[in-house]
Amino acid sequence: MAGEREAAALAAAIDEARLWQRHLDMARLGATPGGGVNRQAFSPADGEARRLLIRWAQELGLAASLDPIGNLFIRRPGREPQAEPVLTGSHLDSQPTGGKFDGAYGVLAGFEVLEAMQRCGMETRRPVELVVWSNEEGSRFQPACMGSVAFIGARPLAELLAARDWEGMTAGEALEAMLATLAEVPRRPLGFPVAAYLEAHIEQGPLLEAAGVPIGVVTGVQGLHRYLVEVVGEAAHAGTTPLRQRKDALKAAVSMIHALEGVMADATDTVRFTVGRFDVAPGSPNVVPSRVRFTIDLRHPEAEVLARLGGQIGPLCQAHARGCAVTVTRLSAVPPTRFHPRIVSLVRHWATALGLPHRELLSGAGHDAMHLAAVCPAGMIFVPCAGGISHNEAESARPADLAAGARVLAACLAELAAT
Ligand code: HGY
Ligand code: MN
Ligand code: MN
Repeated sequence: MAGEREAAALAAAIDEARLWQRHLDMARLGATPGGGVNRQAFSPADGEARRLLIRWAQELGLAASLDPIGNLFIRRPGREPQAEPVLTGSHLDSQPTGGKFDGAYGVLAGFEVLEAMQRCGMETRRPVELVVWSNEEGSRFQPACMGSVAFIGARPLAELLAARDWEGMTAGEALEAMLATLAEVPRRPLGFPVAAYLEAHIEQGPLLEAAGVPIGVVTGVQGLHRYLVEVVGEAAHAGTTPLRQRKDALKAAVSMIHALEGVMADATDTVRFTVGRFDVAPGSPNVVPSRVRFTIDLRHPEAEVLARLGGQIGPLCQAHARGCAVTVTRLSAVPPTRFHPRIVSLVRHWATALGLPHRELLSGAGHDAMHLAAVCPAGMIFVPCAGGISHNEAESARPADLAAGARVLAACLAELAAT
């Protein structure tokens, strides 16, 4: 069994410079002029990022495989090949103007642990698998966390792959094009039993940096709902149509959002209400807008608050329809998640044992770990990012913090793979 000594030795084998260089190499794929990355789900850049990871894995003698929704697995065998594996990982897809570390850190920290295990010749009882989840961001195709949602069987694969992006392409079509570039990678069925799941990620918030600590012991994730609102009015001539005869989809949508802002405001600034996408058609200066589609991202730590506020969205939008037809679709609803006490304690134990200052926190951002928590003991390790900035090309993190998180990850995985 990987005792404390072996786990600590593995943590010591984490190489800060190697881990940092892999981030720089990975960030070249989908690099944007603003210093970030644009590797949207199932895009060519997403495929290139997977190919790079597969090449690195093959250089280490580790096998790669892909499941039907494109989740990528890098497997390190254990003494007992039939034992349920320990899983770690995150995502390589990004926001359109994403940062170098959101998702990539969890994948590269997990890879660094596998590399350290290989170089140390560590023998584990269980296999350890690194996973790259498909479409975590849910920016191009809804819902977010599509890969882990499919993996746990929470939604039918066919339903997920039928999702269309803003240009009308289905996730299935985009996935097929990406998988064609990875044709030689062995395929595996969707879903399998997992002994435990642990994901490393940047905090994407300001708390760790403000507290001056390198490690976040993540207790859970706040709940989140995603909605699409479609407002259909009537195109009309901007010069000849009297205002009172118009079915102006844009003005109706603006009135809806203004009313929603009033409902969502709370004195403690805990509710997270975001309209991130707002499409107007036909988008001509002298045509009264006939159709508007906008998204709502609503989050809160308490399920009943989330349900109450979410329940008001439909009626409020209808009340401000101004003669337009309104459709409100709830695209996803993930309840608040509490991570498994055994995993939370393990992260706290190893941060302490490795002499790394740490604090507990709830994740404001969503992660695949929310879904894995429904099928196995799961948890997360956070590291700081500068100013808490994320989903922004300026996202940045310090090499020493990335390595500290990878050390805690290594020790936890060694212990989980030994039990
Ligand atoms: O939206 C989120 O919370 C995650 O960063 N994709
Ligand atoms: Mn992420
Ligand atoms: Mn993200």
